Amino acid sequence: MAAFPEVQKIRYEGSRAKSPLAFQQYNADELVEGKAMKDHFRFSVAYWHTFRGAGSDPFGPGTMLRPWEGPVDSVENATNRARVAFEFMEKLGVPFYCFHDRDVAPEGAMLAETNKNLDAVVKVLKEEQQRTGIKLLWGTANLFSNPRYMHGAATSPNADAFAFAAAQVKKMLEVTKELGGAGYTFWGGREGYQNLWNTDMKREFDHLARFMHMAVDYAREIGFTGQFYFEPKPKEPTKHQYDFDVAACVNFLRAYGLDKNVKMNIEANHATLAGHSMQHELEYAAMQGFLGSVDANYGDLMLGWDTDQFPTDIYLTTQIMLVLLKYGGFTTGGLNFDAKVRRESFEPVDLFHAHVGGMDAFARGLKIAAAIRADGRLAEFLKNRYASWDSGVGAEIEGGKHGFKSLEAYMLKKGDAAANQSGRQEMLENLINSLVQ
Ligand code: XUL
Ligand code: CO
Repeated sequence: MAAFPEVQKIRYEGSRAKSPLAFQQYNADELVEGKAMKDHFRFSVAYWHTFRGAGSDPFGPGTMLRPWEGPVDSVENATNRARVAFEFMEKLGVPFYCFHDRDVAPEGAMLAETNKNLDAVVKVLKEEQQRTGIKLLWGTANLFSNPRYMHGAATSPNADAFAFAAAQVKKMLEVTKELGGAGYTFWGGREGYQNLWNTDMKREFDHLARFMHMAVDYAREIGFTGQFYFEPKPKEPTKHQYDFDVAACVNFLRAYGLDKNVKMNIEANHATLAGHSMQHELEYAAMQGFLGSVDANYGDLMLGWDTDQFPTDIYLTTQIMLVLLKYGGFTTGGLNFDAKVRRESFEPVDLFHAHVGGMDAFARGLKIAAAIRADGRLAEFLKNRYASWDSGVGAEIEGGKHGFKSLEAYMLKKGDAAANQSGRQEMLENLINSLVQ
């Protein structure tokens, strides 16, 4: 029996569409800058939010109406849920999904039983992937929910917690390979500390690096060729997350020799929690050669925690798409909707409204970004702003022809620096506004 009988396959009906369950902007095969929209975005549904999010918050239990969920979290229930997930994704028309090991199958009493449960559900996921053509964007392991990870997983003071996590990631690498996953994401969850009195930070960082090296080595051993990603996530749940932002993660990867194997998975809400814009985080990762994948969502700036909302802000999607276009777009990565419907949006159809809105917002952002690039005035302004570096002393400095002594001589002769030019921030903001349509 269909879980969403009232929903047909979502179609593109154009901007005059009246149905709330139609795409107004996302037209999968439409070309933008010579590439189909679906290939620009590589949209993915996040299993943990969309199929496991119950809507609980610190003040109350879950509210979600999910008629397909049985009373107990059995393997049978999990396989049934997996089929529902594929019905949803097929109707939505997304090419990818992502999941954690514990999202898809219940934990058993011991590791062996847990792995057996996972295998049973993975069999169904594989069947459904083959039936629908929907693929796995990346897999990951939940190394944060079980109380054994209260002090972290790879950074736990308890070596057995590290060992258990290693076994979990080993299994998930095998599963990700089995399902043809394009990547694997490290999102530690609790890798950080609350208090330095009880924490040997250096030792914990060393352990985290050793853990990631083990994963890379094992992937090589079993022939998993997908891309590894590291996801920054500041503040929650520990006070000092080691994966605070892109810059901290890139420094870690380089310091421990992981930079050849691991790129970044960057999430909008995590960017703002770190005190950055998403545009900054993406640009920083891309300029360093670490742009991998995107967890698409946004956070309510008035709340200040990870609200994981569906991205409907056109400026945000425009900025994301501008960076992606600038750096040539995704290779293995994609836009994974790491977002959840609000606790008050408890009906199954709300899952469709949320994803349709997110996909449309990105389609609109893409078109605006392409229009900004075609217009050319922004790029022209930027080029001119740095014109002093294109010839004369600027070009000589960039070309390595100067040191402090020669620059002092240059300035002593010239007397003072050339006049500055306006940054024209307001004019540029107006320019962008004139193209946001
Ligand atoms: C949690 C988060 C995760 C990761 C995957 O805040 O963002 O969903 O994206 O483990
Ligand atoms: Co995420």
